[in-house]
Amino acid sequence: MSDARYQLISFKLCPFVQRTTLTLQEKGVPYDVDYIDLADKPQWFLDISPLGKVPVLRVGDTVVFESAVINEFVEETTGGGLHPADPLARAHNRSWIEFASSLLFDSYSMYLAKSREATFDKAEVVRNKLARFEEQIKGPLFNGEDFSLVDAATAPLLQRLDWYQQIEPDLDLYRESPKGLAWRDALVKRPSFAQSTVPDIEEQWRVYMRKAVDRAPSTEQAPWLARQAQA
Ligand SMILES: N[C@@H](CCC(=O)N[C@@H](CS)C(=O)NCC(=O)O)C(=O)O
Repeated sequence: MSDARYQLISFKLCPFVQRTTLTLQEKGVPYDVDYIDLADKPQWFLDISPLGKVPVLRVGDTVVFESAVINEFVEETTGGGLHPADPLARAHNRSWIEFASSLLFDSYSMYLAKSREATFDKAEVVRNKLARFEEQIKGPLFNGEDFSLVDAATAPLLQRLDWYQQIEPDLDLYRESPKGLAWRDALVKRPSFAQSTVPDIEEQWRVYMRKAVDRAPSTEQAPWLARQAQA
């Protein structure tokens, strides 16, 4: 296997990239980051990235893509420890990583909903899925005390839900998820977390999402715009 330094192709605000930077940080693996603009993807990126999505990890001449796959690779090449030893428990953890991915997409459609009503409809989906997670969280982290790949896969989602919840507190996203809330708190205070993104991620995320909603038609009542009007 190549012992080349890892090169991570990133978009600053991407939660899927953050899953990987969290894993690399937790493992203490050195890497370089190349930021690209997803609205204007460079040709060299399109040439190496079959899906045109970040994260992409370049290891020497080999390109690895999909956050869950990259994280498994990092886990395997650094002596393990972020997955349970038991195969069934490991499969169970991988199932919940998939679930977290689906929740990330649900949350994205909630942020981009075109009306307050649509936002609340999407929030219901998010809230229900958080409640499903609730039954699985051992606390304080997913598997108990030890950080795992499920934690890495879910932390960016929980952080962004928190930011959105501040824009529209009535959503009450964690209403049925007290363990989820405690899980989020335990995750965001880890040292790896601060190192996993640019320092002003929250502000950049707000600006980016506000612009994304602005571009969509019929957004008069969406929470982003309502708050903007009050500002
Ligand atoms: N399943 C992928 C999802 C990655 C993904 O959706 N990345 C977004 C940015 S957060 C992307 O690159 N989008 C570009 C596009 O779809 O054109 C993973 O887990 O890595």
